[in-house]
Amino acid sequence: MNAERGKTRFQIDLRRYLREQSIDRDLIRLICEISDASKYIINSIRTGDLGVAGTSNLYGEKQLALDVLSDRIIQKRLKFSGVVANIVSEETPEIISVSEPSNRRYSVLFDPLDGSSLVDVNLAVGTIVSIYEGESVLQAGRNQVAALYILYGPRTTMVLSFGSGVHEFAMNQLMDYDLVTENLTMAGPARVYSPGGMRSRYSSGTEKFIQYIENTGAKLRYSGGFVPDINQVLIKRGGLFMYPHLTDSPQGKLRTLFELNPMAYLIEQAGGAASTGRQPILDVVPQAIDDRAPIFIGSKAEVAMAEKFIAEHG
Ligand code: AFP
Repeated sequence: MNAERGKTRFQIDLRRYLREQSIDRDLIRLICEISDASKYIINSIRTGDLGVAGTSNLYGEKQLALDVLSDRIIQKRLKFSGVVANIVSEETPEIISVSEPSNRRYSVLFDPLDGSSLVDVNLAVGTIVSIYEGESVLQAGRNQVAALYILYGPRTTMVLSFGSGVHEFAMNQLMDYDLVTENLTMAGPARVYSPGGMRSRYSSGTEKFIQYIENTGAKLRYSGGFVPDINQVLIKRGGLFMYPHLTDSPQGKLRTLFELNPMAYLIEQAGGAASTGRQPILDVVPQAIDDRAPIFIGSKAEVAMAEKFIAEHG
């Protein structure tokens, strides 16, 4: 079914859609548990404490109360699913082995509330999830069996892939997700670009690339939230997000396991590309759960141009 954006043949909810695709019933269970968790996260965003939690995350960064609460909500649902072996959260500094009765089918890595520091200025934030078969959590992103993000904006939407294209769902008034668009594809040139990081710290190759993309007429769109910024690139069917290597941080800022791998999986499934500037993100074999990497992600032509400038100028 090729639902046009915003219209569907008839309202097909997430669970029914997944059953139609005849994917593994344990994976359906897992994805539906994550969608249920988002209902509680939305409530905590709207009414929760915006203050600090007084603790630090995997990267030693100060946690907000919302980070900790969102993390607990998702972990509880993953454990309840009965199909999860290991859990790794950006907000929890160790690998959690699920001891409850579980058939230990999948390992799940996630950022429970990416961009949480934007909530107090009322900008959009999101949940990012990466799913692998089995118990290993240090697999190349190419091994993912599914990935999704949930965007808490004016509307709450879920963008999901399980290896057969990328599909968008919107939360309805009953807080269930209905299919909005099937098979989102990155067809056109970059219409928008999102340049992360301090420009004064760009390498020569990145600086030449950003000058190139500015000259294409693409519009600068940068919210400081990875999920809404990537969503704009995808829904506009063309664009480029970058958080490059910087002179004072050669690995950039964004986290390989929790942010880059799931988004790279989704964008490649939609016909786009995602690179560190020197190799596809999905081919990077992570060495540790707190790995970071530079990223250029979006329309294939623009990602290829970024790689060209970096190959020639560093
Ligand atoms: P927080 O989760 O600490 O708010 O950071 C959000 C983020 O990891 C990602 O969502 C953004 O793309 C990126 O940081 C923005 O970083 P800058 O604030 O350096 O632009």
